[in-house]
Amino acid sequence: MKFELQYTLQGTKARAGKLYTAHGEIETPIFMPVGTVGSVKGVHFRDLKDDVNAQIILGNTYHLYLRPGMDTIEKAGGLHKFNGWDGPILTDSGGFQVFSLGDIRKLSEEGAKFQSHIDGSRHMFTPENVVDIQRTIGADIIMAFDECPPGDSDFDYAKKSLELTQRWLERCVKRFDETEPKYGYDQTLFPIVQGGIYPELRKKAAEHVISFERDGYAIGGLSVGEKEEDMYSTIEVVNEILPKDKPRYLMGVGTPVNILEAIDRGVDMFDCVMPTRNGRNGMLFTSEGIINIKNKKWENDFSPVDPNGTSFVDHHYTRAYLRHLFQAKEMLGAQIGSLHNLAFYLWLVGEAREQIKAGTFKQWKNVMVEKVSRRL
Ligand code: PRF
Repeated sequence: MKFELQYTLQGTKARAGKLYTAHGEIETPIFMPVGTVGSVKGVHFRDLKDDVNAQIILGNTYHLYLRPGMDTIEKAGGLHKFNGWDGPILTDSGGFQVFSLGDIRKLSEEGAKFQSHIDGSRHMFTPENVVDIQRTIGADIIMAFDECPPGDSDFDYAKKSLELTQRWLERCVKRFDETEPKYGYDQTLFPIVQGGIYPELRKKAAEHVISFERDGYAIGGLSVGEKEEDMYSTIEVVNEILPKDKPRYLMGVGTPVNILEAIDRGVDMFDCVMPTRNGRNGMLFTSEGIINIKNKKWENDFSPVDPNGTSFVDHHYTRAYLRHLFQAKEMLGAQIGSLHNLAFYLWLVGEAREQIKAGTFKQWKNVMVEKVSRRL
């Protein structure tokens, strides 16, 4: 997988690039809509592609392995064939989801034992089998198996956890390099930098991952309860070490402000459930601020959902009508909220890219950071 660094901005670490995958090109910075079980909740792929302008989506090993299971995915010919999304797919490795969703998990050198959140059945993830599973899913980008320690972990816990993640990475890389893609196109493996909020650990972790010379690297273990300034300083420490000519993916982050601040610090790729989860609950992100569409103040507001929005729902529907859909618990409300928010996130990263190219990113970012966090 090739990454081309196209523009870097003097005076900041912000960059714009292009990632080439077997299922198409990705212009960075990019946001990846989350398609946990192989579907981006409430949004058709036609709208995701043509209206949201999504260029890559994310799937979850944990969920897809439990349901529909690898037999079905393999018989379908991989996830792209199964769900009909023919663009690039990245899959998370399952570790993070096991810890946040599974029951009675047990962590050992070997891997993670867990019980399904669906039927309580017992399973084990190891660095080897999560690579095999992601090979079977057919992800363009496969994530290494890691442990994500809680944001308030002390140094000793973060250090032990990092050392386990490092040994797991060695096993992931070995398995990945020993195996072949199943469906005839290239796949790549991204290691994940852990180490909590401790600069010393993060530096070690970053040095360790780059020794494997992969096509890209992820920063995990952030936005898990640590202070915001610790998240930003950790990104700075890690990006100082990660190679400039490889994409950097900040996992599971975040708010529009988090994304702008991380782009400013040299991050290229993002995913987060926030636009879809909040969208289907009536919280809309816009370039002028945040709207709680359930609020009574929108009851008779017949202006468009978002006059500056890029998606058709922004202009086709009014705020009053969308509020009514949420009041009536109509599923169309959740669909409109999700589509709107994803289109806004994709607009935000696309505009950041344009501002980097034009050399105006810093000024634009400072204005946007103030605007997007207002409550309308
Ligand atoms: N590791 C993995 N997936 C993740 C995270 C992580 O640390 C996070 C933390 N923000 C989100 N998703 N594998």
